[in-house]
Amino acid sequence: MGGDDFHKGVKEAPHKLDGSSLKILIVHTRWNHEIVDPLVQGAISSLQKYGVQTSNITVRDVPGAYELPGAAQKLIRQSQQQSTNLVANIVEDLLSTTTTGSSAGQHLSSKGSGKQGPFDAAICIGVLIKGSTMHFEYIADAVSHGIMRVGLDTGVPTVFGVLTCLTDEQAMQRAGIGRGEDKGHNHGGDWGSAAVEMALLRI
Ligand code: DLZ
Repeated sequence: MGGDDFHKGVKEAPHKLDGSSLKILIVHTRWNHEIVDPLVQGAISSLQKYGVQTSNITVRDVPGAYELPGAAQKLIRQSQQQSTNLVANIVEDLLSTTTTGSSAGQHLSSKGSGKQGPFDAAICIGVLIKGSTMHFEYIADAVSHGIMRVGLDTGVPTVFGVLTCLTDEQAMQRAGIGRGEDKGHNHGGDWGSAAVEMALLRI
């Protein structure tokens, strides 16, 4: 451990991650959008690398990091409610087929291009940069606890994709757009793989 060959960051998962059946939500901020946008792109590229279909990735934006947990929870809950309604409608279709003999499948055949069902994982993406007041500390604390709660309360793994940086340069380095020769590492990629790995977690 230590020295030049020390690999800081996450090691590849020991098993193959196949995200082809997954539906993923990304919620990101418009605050610090020049740094957030490459992070979102990094997360999307990573999801695609693990087989998630573009039509199964939903991207929504909110003003700032403080809004991330509430928005993620609302969208996850909506997706869960929609699938409950869909199942109820399909059961209703099937029951009316058996009683009236008419052809069923109205709700089965009215599928859109994306996967039906709730989100399998969510990624909340934002960038907090420390200013001269206590704002940073309050928001970072609220957002990190909020995102953790969304995951635990909804049962949908929710990835903490929020950079909490002391300087602009730190944030840019972590979005892979550093100003120097070394552009840094885009953490969005790690958040995409974390979402796929957590969505696929089984006993
Ligand atoms: C107010 C504020 C400040 C000072 N800094 C940031 C920031 O660095 N990153 C970010 O995403 N949002 C920031 N915000 C906005 C808050 O997150 C939030 O949008 C507002 O307080 C409205 O609730």
